Amino acid sequence: MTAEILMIQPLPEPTEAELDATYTVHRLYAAADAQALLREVGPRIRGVVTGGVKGASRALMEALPKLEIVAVSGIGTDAVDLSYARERGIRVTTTPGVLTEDVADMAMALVLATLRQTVANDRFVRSGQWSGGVAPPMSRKVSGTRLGILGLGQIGRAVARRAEGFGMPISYNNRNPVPDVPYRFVADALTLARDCDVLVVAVSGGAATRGLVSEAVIEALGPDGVLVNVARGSVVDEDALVRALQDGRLGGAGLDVFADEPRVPEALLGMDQVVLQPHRASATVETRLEMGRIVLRNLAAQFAGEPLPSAVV
Ligand code: 8YV
Repeated sequence: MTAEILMIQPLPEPTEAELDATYTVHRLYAAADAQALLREVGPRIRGVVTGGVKGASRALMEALPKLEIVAVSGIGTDAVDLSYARERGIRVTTTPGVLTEDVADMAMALVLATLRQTVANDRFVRSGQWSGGVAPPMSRKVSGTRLGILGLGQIGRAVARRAEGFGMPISYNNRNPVPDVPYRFVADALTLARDCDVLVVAVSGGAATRGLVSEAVIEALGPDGVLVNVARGSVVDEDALVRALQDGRLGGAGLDVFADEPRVPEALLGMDQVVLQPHRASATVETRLEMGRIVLRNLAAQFAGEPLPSAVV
């Protein structure tokens, strides 16, 4: 009998095809009545496949008494109830390493797009203003602009490597100073924001970082400052961010993540100093396929009773 799997969100087509060929797959995201599907197949489900944002709540896991593994296609576990999983002996796996470079690329894309106003300029050309004789606005210089990185983990370091190439002086805040990096350590988020022009948020989501980019931190970045977030919406006080952008107390923002995705605060939609992405940092064809392969390897190992390639629980 093949193991029964519950998918919380779609994965790339080749990954889904492989899942279908190997397991009996139920798709919660496509069910007309999710509760009815859970009642029907919940008692037989041995594996959940999910993403970093959707995760797996306690309520979901409670509906799956035979659950052995939650395989996350992503690195964030902030939406998985890890303590409940531990309590129940449910294994949790992620896809570490493979998305680092892509997320760092997106962070740099947002740094460049906000400072050089590439997206607003694109709208300017398309609207016919340039050909109509309107003078295009000026943007801001990248080299020499001070970059602050909040969280110098794998992704933070990959952002720093890129920013070095752009001639940006780099400082960072992290739980602890990172040995062997040529960047300046700053003791807390507030001081970091005071000391930089562009703040890139690259910490993990979850209780420990909720609201870390507070109203005071945003205020400290100031009217010429830019906030770039490729981590989790929960790290930033989103209401304070919107107010600061509206009042001109913050210069601009490049956002790939939001507090309540896919909802984006209405007020941001009309702001030219803001560049918005629909949580796409790891969404390249190559990386998403690699993430899918890691999900498949973890499931296969679990059901074969072998050690899991990338378990966090
Ligand atoms: C994905 C992510 O967009 O890795 C994460 O935690 O947020 C992203 O890589 C997410 O997992 C959706 O699949």
